[in-house]
Parts: sequence; C-alpha cells; structure tokens
Amino acid sequence: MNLLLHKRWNIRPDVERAIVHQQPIVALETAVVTHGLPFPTNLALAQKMEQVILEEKALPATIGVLDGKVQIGLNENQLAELADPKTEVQKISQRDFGIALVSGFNGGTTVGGTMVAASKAGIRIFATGGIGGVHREPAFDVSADLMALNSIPMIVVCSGAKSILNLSATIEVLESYGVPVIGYKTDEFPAFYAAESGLPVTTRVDSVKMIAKIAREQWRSGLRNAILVVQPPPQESALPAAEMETIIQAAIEDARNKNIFGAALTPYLLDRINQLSEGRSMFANLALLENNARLAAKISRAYYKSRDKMI
Ligand code: PSU
Ligand code: MN
Repeated sequence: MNLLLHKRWNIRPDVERAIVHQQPIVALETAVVTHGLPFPTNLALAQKMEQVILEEKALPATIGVLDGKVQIGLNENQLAELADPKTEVQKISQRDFGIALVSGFNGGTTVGGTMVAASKAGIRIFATGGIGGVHREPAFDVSADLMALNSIPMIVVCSGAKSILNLSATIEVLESYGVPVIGYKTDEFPAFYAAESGLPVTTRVDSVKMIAKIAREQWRSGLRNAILVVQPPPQESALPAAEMETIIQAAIEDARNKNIFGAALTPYLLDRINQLSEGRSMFANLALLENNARLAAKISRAYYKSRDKMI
C-alpha cells in the first residue's frame, strides 16, 4: 500500500492505515518547531500536541522534511532531529518543495506547506497556532498560507492570525478567497496572543458536529477552499491586546531597522516579541497550540463519524 507513489514522499504506516480506513487524523506543522520556538520548548510542544490528539482518540500526523524526503507522520526520532538546534533546517512553504527535495534539505513545513503535504495524503483536518497573512509592512508581503487556504479543502484550526499582521486586510483576503472563518464559541476573530481584535468572524458555531457538516456541504458544493476554524487562546494565557500592540510595534520597528524581510520576517518578529514580553507571548503561544490540537481532534472525530463521508 502506498498512497503517495513517490520515493521522496514517505508516510508513517499507522497514518496510512488511518487514512485508508477513514479514521480521525490531525495534521501538524513543523515550521513552528524549526523556526517558531526555541529548543527544547519546540520539541516538548510538538510532543504535547501529539499527546493531546491521541488523548482525544485521533491520530496525529506531524509533517516535515528530512534529507530531502517529505515525512507524513514523523516518528519520535525524526521529530527530535528536526527540533534539534544542531540540525540545519529550512522553512518550507509551497515554493520550496522542489528545491528542498532535490537538494536533500531538512525543514519545517509552514501552514501552506503542511496543507499541501497533508492534502496529497488525503488528510482533511489540521491544527496550528496562527496562520500567516497580510503583513503590516513591507507592502505586498502576503503569506503563502493564504494561497493554500484558497485552494486546498481542509479544516484548519487556529487562533486567528498573529497581531503582527494587518488583521483586517488578512480577513478581506480570506473573504476574496472564499474561505469561511468559523468562530468556535466566539463572535470575534482572535488576535493570537489576545482574544479580541474587534473584527467579526463569518459565523459563530458552538458544536464540532456543525463544523464538520459545514465543511462537508462546502466541499460537496464543488468548492475546494479551506474552512478556517478560530478560537481564542485559553483565558489564563491570553495577553491584553493594548499591551501587545506596543510590543508588536517595537518589534516591527526593529525588523525595519535591521532590514529583515521575506521568509525571515515572521520568525524574527515572534522571537523579538517573546523577548520584549519576557516570555509571556511564548506561554500564550504554547497554550493555544495545545488547545487547538484538542479542538482539531474533536472536529476530526465528528467529521469521520458521519456515515456519508466524502472526498
Ligand atoms: N504561527 C506561529 N508560529 C509560527 C508560525 C505561525 O505562532 O512559527 C509559522 C507558520 O508555520 C506559518 C508561518 O505558516 O509562520 C508563516 O510565515 P510567513 O509569514 O513567512 O508566510
Ligand atoms: Mn512573507
């Protein structure tokens, strides 16, 4: 059995079995492991997300690139290798697959990159922290994550987009791309570290069963866009929006002064914000990642429970 039929694409046997038998499965990204968090927190977080998904009776499939091969479902050693600061790693989005596979790179896949890989294997549910979006500056820095959300049918569970971004522009692009933003038990688009952004979601839904139904009907309608499910960070970890704004503006100014742009910008800002907030932003980041993994597992179970599954 090989779902992928390509020597540079590997799938963990239990993941392949779960896909073939349409059992609940949740994809996880690794750019957050290689570029989003410091060692050893990155490894602990990745393991914790997997554990939470298992507790909720779904199977985690963490996706990354090792030695020029895409691994759908990293095993324990592979995950540790990617998280190890001694391993040379790239940040891999859609544009980077061909280059990474030919060059034998190791790398963490971004939201967009993970969606490409998960979708190729037939996985339909994915948990992450926050999606990339339209940056405040420089003009025209728009994350490839949005392009993936436009064209890949997948339920993506997150805590909105980081407030380092232009959130209202990000929401407008999601609308243009036909991506419904579903607030799970919230009316407001969360701002990642903070629960409030002042921006509305497309609709609020209070049950995972309803989310699974909406996805199914959207895709049955012939549409091939993602469904974005958002929930705020857990209350005890959320940071005040106004205080975060001051820190974010300082971090953006530092990036400007250091002339940091392109793929390096998001990792730089995350790191700088963590320094300026004295670790509190990272605490919120970890709490919401775990929370999102749990919700994604529940949605996955609801999605595969229904007898008339599709695509
Ligand atoms: N959100 C986080 N931490 C991260 C990222 C998002 O809390 O590390 C990563 C994701 O992998 C996302 C990427 O896909 O940043 C977006 O990068 P860019 O803005 O360059 O598209
Ligand atoms: Mn960018």
